[in-house]
Amino acid sequence: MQTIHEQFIQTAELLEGKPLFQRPGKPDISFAQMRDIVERMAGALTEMGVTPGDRVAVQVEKSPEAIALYLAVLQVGGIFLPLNTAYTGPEIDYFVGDASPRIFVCDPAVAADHAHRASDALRVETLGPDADGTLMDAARSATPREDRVECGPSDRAAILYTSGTTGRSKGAVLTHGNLTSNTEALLECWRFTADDRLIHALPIFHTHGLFVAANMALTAGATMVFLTKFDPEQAIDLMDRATVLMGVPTFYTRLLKSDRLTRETTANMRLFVSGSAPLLAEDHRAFEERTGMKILERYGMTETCMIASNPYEGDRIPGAVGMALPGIAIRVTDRETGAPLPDGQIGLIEVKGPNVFEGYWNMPEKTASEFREDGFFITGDLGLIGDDGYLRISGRDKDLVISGGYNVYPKEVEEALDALPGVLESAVIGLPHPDLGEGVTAVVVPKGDASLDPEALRAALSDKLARFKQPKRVILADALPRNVMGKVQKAELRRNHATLYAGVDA
Ligand code: MLC
Ligand code: AMP
Repeated sequence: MQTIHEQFIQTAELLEGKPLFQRPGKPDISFAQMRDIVERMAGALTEMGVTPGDRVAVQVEKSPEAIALYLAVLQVGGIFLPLNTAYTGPEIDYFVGDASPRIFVCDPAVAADHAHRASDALRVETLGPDADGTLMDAARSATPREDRVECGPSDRAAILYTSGTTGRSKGAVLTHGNLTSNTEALLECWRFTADDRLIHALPIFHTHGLFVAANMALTAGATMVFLTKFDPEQAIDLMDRATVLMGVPTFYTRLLKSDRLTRETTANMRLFVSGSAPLLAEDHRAFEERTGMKILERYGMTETCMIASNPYEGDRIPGAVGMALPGIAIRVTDRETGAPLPDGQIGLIEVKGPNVFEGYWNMPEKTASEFREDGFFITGDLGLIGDDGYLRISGRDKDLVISGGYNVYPKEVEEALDALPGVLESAVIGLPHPDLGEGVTAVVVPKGDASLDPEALRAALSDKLARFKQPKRVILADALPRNVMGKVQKAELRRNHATLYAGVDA
């Protein structure tokens, strides 16, 4: 097995001057230039005392240098720990406390907010979007490191935090084998090569933007048109020089709103991929009508990287996520008994293969409870395998909202709301949202005769929870519907408020 870093170095040796990154208004960065930045960063990390197994936590704006830092961490045998830039101070406190990284890297603009974290055990460094910051300074003056720490398939490469159903985030530990095997499977399935030019408009702190999109381009030798944010008009402008777009369903909903999305403007593109949340079948069909191309929908998870994909050649079915990727096994089991179900029946989707993570950081019991004895991981998604062999996701067994491709665990938001003065209890649900797929919504019951203001409740969460987790709307109620066991009936709440966001524009 070759790690992603080794594959990148091999590709960079072959392609040298070819652009790896292209950015509007900024100079290109070639594979050779990127290799130099990576090796300098690896030198700087080594001088800073990073040794194999050390965590390097990173909360920075999207930039080529942030990708270089990722590769450099892999090179020195460290564990890369990317964090959503939307996370607030209290959220970062938790991640840093849980993962005890050796280095925390933040944006220079917020360095003062994180200075207090520095100690003998933890260095605080900065990395800005314009190749600025203390880490870049150190990299520029460091001796480039050309050797690498040898890593095998079971060595740890990254920790990605994913919110937990108990309100505590869980750090999914991914190995080099997970990343390499998944990237190789995707390159093959999607016929991705050095001839591709990928529009990369996803954030790079999650699986989709980093372990799918970036890993594929870095190893295949493709060029990334690297955008800090998704703007549908800009994406359409770039399509005549690009071949592939990877996005969350909101990208496609927004593209479809533009009259400029046509056969002509997409003529140079060969592949549109959607994932991280369900793509509306109507968007799938509308996209084909407008462009003559079928979006390729695939299914994945932080803990498992990519699991299933519609075929590159063959039918891409709206509402289906396709077949297991090579080397991966999928089964559907009974929710109560765990027994495998025949095709056509809805149950829990379970997965096994080289893509499946090692476990949750420091949470052996949680890890054990999500794996079967025979090694299958329980995704928490519900679905069925049809007669045609395609997997269809029908719902979730886990209490989870996916807003614009970001996961929000209701429990975490409920705990924050319940701690506010005047709140008796709350229930957080996802309601159909025309732009984000699901809109995070809170139903709040006041304590006694406390008078609560929905907007004030939203404002009170602003420095506690990342923006995407904050409820788009707060509904006040006298009580929450409960069943005889006392369990809050979220399905009833979702039915009662199903049209709350109807007609809401992006
Ligand atoms: C931004 N906002 C969101 C939001 N994104 N609110 C809820 N949900 C989201 N996803 C907030 C902003 O803070 C802002 O708040 C307001 O909404 C409007 O922002 P915007 O300008 O419209 O947002 P934009 O920057 O355009 O972002 C929308 C988006 C983005 C959909 C493009 O969220 C995005 O890139 N999502 C991709 C997430 C992703 O990569 N997921 C992959 C996870 S990996 P205000 O109030 O301050 O204005 C995974 C595994 C797998 O799931 O299978 O891939
Ligand atoms: P995350 O934990 O952020 O990696 O999110 C993973 C979850 O996103 C999965 O468990 C699914 O619920 C959901 N997901 C990913 N891709 C799809 C898809 N194509 N269709 C439906 N849900 C998806």
